[in-house]
Amino acid sequence: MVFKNNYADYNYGNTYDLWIYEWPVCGDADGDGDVDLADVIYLANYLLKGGTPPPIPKFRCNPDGNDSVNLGNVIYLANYKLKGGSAPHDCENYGH
Ligand SMILES: [Ca+2]
Ligand SMILES: [Ca+2]
Repeated sequence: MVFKNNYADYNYGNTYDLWIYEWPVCGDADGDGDVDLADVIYLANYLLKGGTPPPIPKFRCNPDGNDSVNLGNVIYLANYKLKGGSAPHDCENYGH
């Protein structure tokens, strides 16, 4: 997720664009900033029905922390949201 703010340099009368980058949330397959059942459905649609690819970076769809984005990740997210399973992995350690 990217936020854009305008930064005004009042001393010189110039205005700059300031870009602030927020680290993607692991498990947030649809990129809306949180992890919920919509992410489970989004990822399942992508993998099974050729739905819209997840936003970059790919590791947001790798909540189990292994290297691949596959149905195991759908099951992992579903278990997390519906059955109290393990929370998504710390994706900051997986720069894929
Ligand atoms: Ca989401
Ligand atoms: Ca995975």
